[in-house]
Amino acid sequence: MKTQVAIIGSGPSGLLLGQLLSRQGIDNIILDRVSPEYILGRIRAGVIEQGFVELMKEAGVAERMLREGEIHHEVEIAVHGAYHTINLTELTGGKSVTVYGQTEITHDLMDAREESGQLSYYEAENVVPHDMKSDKPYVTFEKDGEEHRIDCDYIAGCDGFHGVCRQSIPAGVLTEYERVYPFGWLGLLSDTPPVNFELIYVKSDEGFALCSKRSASRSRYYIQVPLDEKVENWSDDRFWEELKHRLPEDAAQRLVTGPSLEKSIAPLRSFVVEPMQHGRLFLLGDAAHIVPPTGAKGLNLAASDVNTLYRILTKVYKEGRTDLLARYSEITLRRVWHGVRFSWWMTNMLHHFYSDSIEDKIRDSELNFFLASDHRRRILAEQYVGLPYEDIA
Ligand code: RFL
Ligand code: PHB
Repeated sequence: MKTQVAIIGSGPSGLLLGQLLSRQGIDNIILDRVSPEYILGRIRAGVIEQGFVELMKEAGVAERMLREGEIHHEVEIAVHGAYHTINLTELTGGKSVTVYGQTEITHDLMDAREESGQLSYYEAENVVPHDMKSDKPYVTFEKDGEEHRIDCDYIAGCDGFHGVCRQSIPAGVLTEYERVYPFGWLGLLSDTPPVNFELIYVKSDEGFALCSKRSASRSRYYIQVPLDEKVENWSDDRFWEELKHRLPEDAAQRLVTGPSLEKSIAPLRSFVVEPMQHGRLFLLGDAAHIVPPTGAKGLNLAASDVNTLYRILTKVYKEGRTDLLARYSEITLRRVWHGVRFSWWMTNMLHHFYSDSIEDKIRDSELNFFLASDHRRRILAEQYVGLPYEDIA
């Protein structure tokens, strides 16, 4: 087979890149090692930046998001029982975030993919990128016991943190930066009305909690747990009990509990590789960087990587601007590092580090400092709604 761009990974990064390229007439094939049903079963992000919404519009896939997604102008931060409202829209000159599940975004993108008629292979085994330093890269994989080869111009590594693309880059090329936190997030999804219209980020003596949602009737809650905690130890009752314990009193009283639709633990880490490209292989999204979810940035950074590569490849094919290819990593990493820093900062300020050290007191003081005036809250708000995408000239 032959295509212009071989895309490895059918998560939001791979699907969105494929859709944007297809609309520019740039041919692409998507490969994933699991089934579409498996991908849609993963419950992940929920807070979408405006830049991402605009990109979904450009891709022609924002219709349901605009209809069903909730626009949020505020976010609450509750510290030891006291609420602090961050008025995102006032503080940022009119910006907001959209609450719309990653699962729904993936669904919309998969539907659009099917309509576009472009090829996708799911449950593809042994996917391997080859010869990315040459001008004739190719990808091999197996499907139903048969070997396949895709010759292409470029390879997009959209295959997440555990994917093959980053790992196929020879040793010594990449520098890895990593921090693992001593806790994870235990998340629970339920068909219960959310405790509050706005999201509430909670700092309590027992640790962090987050009240989020997917719609007016579906809630997503998280509580911080030690890294070695097992989900089997958490019955739904135990989860609700602990959550109530951490919420401000009025919210605890309002909380409607119910059976979990999904419950899982995600470890928290910050991770970045530099550079995000090797020859004709480009890394996007979780394949190149992971952030702790406290700033709601993971999926949004994936979208900004897609934006950069999409604009570069469009200029390459339409205007012959091959000079831009070498700049992908540099442009992308500038925004990635801002997201990594913001996510690290929010994580530090809001979590319990189980250490009772001077750092804990300093983290408390820092949070109180940044919540104390509009001028300081603006610093948080500007980053939460998302920094602008860089122009590619
Ligand atoms: P994905 O979604 O992991 O997709 C990668 C795809 O690649 C496939 N794959 C392979 N295919 C072929 N061959 C191989 N060898 C392969 N290896 C892997 C996989 O099957 C998969 O289908 O990466 P992508 O597209 O870069 O998307 C990244 C986002 O999923 C991630 O950043 C966000 O979910 C992070 N995140 C959040 N981000 C936000 O912006 N806002 C949020 O509110 C937010 N909340 C969250 C989150 C992540 C969480 N968890 C579980 C880590 C909340 C949580 C709890
Ligand atoms: C979510 O709804 O899953 C969510 C929202 C905000 C975050 C992280 C996760 O910061």
